[in-house]
Amino acid sequence: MIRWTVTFRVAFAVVLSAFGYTHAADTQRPNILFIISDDLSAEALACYGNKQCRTPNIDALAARGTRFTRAYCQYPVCGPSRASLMSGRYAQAIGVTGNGASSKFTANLGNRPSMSQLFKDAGWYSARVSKIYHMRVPGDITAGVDGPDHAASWTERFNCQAPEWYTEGKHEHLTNEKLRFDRDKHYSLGFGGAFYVVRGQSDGHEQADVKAANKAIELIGKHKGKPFFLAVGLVRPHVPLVAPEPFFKPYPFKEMTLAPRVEGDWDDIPKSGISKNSKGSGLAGQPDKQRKVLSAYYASVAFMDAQVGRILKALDEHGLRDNTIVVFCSDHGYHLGEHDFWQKMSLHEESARVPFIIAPGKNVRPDGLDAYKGGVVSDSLVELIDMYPTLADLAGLTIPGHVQGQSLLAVLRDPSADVREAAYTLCRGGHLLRTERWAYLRHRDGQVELYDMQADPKQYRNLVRVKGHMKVATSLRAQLDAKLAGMRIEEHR
Ligand SMILES: [Ca+2]
Repeated sequence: MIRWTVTFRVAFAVVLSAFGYTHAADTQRPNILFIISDDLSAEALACYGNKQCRTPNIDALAARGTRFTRAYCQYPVCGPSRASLMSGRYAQAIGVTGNGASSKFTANLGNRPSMSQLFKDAGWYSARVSKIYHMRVPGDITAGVDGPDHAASWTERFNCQAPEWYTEGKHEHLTNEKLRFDRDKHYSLGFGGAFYVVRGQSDGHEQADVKAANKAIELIGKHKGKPFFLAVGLVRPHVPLVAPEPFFKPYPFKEMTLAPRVEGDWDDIPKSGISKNSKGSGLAGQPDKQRKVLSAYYASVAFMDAQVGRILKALDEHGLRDNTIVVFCSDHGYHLGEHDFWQKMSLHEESARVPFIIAPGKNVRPDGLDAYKGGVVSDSLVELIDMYPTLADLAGLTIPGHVQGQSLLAVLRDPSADVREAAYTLCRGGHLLRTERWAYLRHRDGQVELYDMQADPKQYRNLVRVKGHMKVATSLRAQLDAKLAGMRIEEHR
C-alpha cells in the first residue's frame, strides 16, 4: 500500500510537471477565487477607512489576508486595466491603451498565456463569470454578450444579462447627459458616464451581480473536486447606480460627507490634469446632488459587497476556504468629488489607486509563508500586474517571461518588503510615477504635477514650481523615463 502510494505520487508529480507545475507534488493545488469590482474607489471601503459605507464582507476578507494600501492600476479605465492585469503586462506593452483597443488583446497577446490561461494550461478548471476583460456597462450587460473577451483564458464563460438602467423602481438622473430610453437598444444611449440612479423595487435577483454570485456559487459546488480558477466580475459600483431599495436605507443623502473643497485647488493643476469634473456634469454648486451620488454609490458598493459575502460563504460551506487563494480588487479607482473631479480617467490618487486584497487559505503555504496569519496591512508599492506572478508563485507555477509584474510573495511574508521603487500608471498619454514619498504626474502635453504624499496625501499643493523642488522633480523625471525605456513596448497591430 505504502509502495503504491509512493509510486502514485511520483507518477502524479511527473504528470504535473509535464503541465508546468513544479511545486511539491504532494501539496494540493490551490483554487483561485478572483473577484474584481468595477469602478470601485478604495476610499469607499470601510477597511480602507471610509466611515460611512459599510462593507463587512470585503473587510472580513481583508482581516484574513493582506490588504495593500498603495496598489495602483496600470490604466484608470476598464479595458486597458483589465487587459494589463490579465496579461501581466503594462497597458502600452500589450497595446491596449483605450477601451476601443480591447479587441486587439487576443492578437497582441498571441500564444503567451493570460493569467487564468496559465492555470488552465496546467490543469485547472478556469471560468469567467460576467465582466473580467472589458465589457461595456451597461450596454454589454443589458445585451448579455461577451464583450471583447479572450476565449483562450477560459474553460467555460458565463455572461450575466440584467436590466441595469431599466430596472423597475425609483429612477433619478443626477447629471447632464442626454439619455435615450430605448430598451431594445444597448449602445449609444448615454448611460455609460451618467450618474443615473435606480432604487430597485425587487430583492435584486434580476441584477448582474446577484446572477454572477449565483453562478459562482454553482460553479464552486460543481468544481470543488479539482482545482479551479474562478474569475468573478461584479459590475457595481460602475454606473448606472442600481441597487435594491433597502441598500439605500443606511445612506440618507443629507447625511453623506462630501470630499473637502480647498480654495484655489485648481490654480496649480495644469489644464491637462483637470479630470471629468463638476462643471461638465452639472454637479457644480449642487451639494445635494453630489450627496445623492455618494448615497447611491455607497448603496451600490454595499450591494456588491453583499454578493462578495455570498460567494465567500459558499467557499466555506464547501470546505474550500483553506485551499483557496482569494483575491479582491477593482479595475481602477474613482473620484467621488475630490478636487471636484468625478469618476475615472485621472492620474490623481483616488483614480489611480485601487483596493487590493490577497488572502491565501491556511493550506496555501509555500516556502516562508508557514507563519502567515492574515490580517496584514502592507504599504509597499504594488501594481495590479503583480497579481499574475503572485498567484503563479503561490500555486508553484512557473512565471512566464512576458510577465512584467513582480511576485508579491516576499511582501506576503514580510509586509514591509519592497518589490519596486515606484508604481506606474498610464492615462491618455500621461504618466504617474508613485514613489514612497512622491507622486509625479507628467501629462501628455508635458505639464507636470508633483505632490509630497507624506505631507499632502490628498494632493492639494502642486510643488513642481515651488522653490526647492527642482532637484526631486528632475530625479523623478529621469526615473520615469528609465521606467518607460525599460517597458519593452512591442509593435502591435
Ligand atoms: Ca471600470
